[in-house]
Amino acid sequence: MHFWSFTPIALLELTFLAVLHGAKWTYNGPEGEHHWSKHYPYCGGAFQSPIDIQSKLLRFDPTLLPIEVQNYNLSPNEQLTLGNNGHSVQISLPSKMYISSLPHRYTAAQLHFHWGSYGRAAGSEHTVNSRQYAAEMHVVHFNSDKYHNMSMAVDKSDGLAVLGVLIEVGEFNQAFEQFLRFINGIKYKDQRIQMPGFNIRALLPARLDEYYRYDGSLTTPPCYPSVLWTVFRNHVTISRQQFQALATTLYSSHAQDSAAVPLKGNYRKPQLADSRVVLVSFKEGRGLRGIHTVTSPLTRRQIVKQLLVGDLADLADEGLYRLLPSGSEKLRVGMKEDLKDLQSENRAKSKQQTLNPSLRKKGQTNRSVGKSGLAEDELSYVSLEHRVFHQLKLSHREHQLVQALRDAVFPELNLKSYLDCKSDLALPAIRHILRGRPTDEALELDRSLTKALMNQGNMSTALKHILPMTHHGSLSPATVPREPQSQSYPHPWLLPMEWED
Ligand code: 3TV
Ligand code: ZN
Repeated sequence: MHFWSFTPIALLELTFLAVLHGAKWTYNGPEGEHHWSKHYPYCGGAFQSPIDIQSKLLRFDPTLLPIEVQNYNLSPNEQLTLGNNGHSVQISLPSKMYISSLPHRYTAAQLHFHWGSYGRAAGSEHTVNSRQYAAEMHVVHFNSDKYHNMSMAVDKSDGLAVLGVLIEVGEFNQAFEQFLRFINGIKYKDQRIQMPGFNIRALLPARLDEYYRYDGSLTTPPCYPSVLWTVFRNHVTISRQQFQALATTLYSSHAQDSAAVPLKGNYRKPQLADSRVVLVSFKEGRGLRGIHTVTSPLTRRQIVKQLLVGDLADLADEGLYRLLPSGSEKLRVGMKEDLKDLQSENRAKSKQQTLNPSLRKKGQTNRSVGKSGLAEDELSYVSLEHRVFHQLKLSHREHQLVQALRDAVFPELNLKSYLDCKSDLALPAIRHILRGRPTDEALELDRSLTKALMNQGNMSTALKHILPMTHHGSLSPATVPREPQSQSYPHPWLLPMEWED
């Protein structure tokens, strides 16, 4: 059965049962990653990790702050638990360690590794332009502002923040030696030992200000899409001997099992990025010329609104109600009245418009369907798209616009978010739309866009107080709109898309 056939409650129940009964999973064979979703349905769902961090997915975001970590320098007097859970080697971390530079406090829980095998030093989970590193370290943190512990946070969309460190074979690494020297004591599954604390910061690359950021998931079952991923741009190195120790010492089988199964190649393959973008905190160097700058949500809203009021007003003039899905009686009846209300509402609002009002299309009436107060859930947006497309094609008037909408807007977002101005329309998509407009108008909008972009840095801090936040408390970087979160309903954005046909 397909992932989307389940309700969110059923997904959680299935996952709960699988976790409770300890449904076995491995990286190869009949319980390998292609079979994970049988017991762990989220593994077949959206927002999965790891991903291949490709240049084409990158957007520079000047608002991304350097990562700041607190109390990472542990004293040798503090005991840490080093364990083999059959899937990885893990160090449990004290709750005084946390990330302080995210909108919530994310408290450290554990760190662990993924690696290749003795003959194949290629076992990182994240890849960069298809390059796989020898290994990868994950420092797992949970949102302690909102959740009491890791278990409460693990299935919440704003629950976890993981720092990913890419590891290459090269120079010897003294910090890694601090725990590698103990791994002979945890050769088999479920073995654990106590070891002295050390400086966990020394496991991270020197620069914490350069990183990739995206919304993703646990890379292991149950694959909850609950992780705010930070993958550092710069890798660290360990020596060949150190890599060998990691790759050859451990087993995923119990000490008493007749056949010892080596613990190696414990990485998941890259997952589809789908509509996601990867934000980057840095702009210069290593082939990053031409990288797009993410537009602030306000800028995007303003631009989308500008486009929207013109295009949809023209549509409505031609009888937008005819384009709506059948069964939307309330809409049909209410449309004219609503539009009248909106006209007067928008007339008042247009005085406050920040973008150049002359950008409105000629003959437009100033209205926004998303603000119409109509029961949006009753709409079938896929059907609406088809009807819009069909109707405009018939009218022979807006062919380029329709093409632009189809090519740039619909795939990247969906009509619902476009109409509601909730979208985080990427700059290229906006420019694409501009191409379908009369030259003078496009130029003018482009100028406003550039101006707005130049002010973006100043705007963003103030905006954080007034604009809706994503579940991660940051201004939404992804193109997929997300709903407000609640603790009791872990993944509302995984709901089947009610507004589709
Ligand atoms: F939280 C985790 C991760 F983020 C855990 S523990 C919770 C699982 C029920 C884990 F085992 C992981 F592997 C990861 S990971 O996504 O960082 N690999
Ligand atoms: Zn991991």
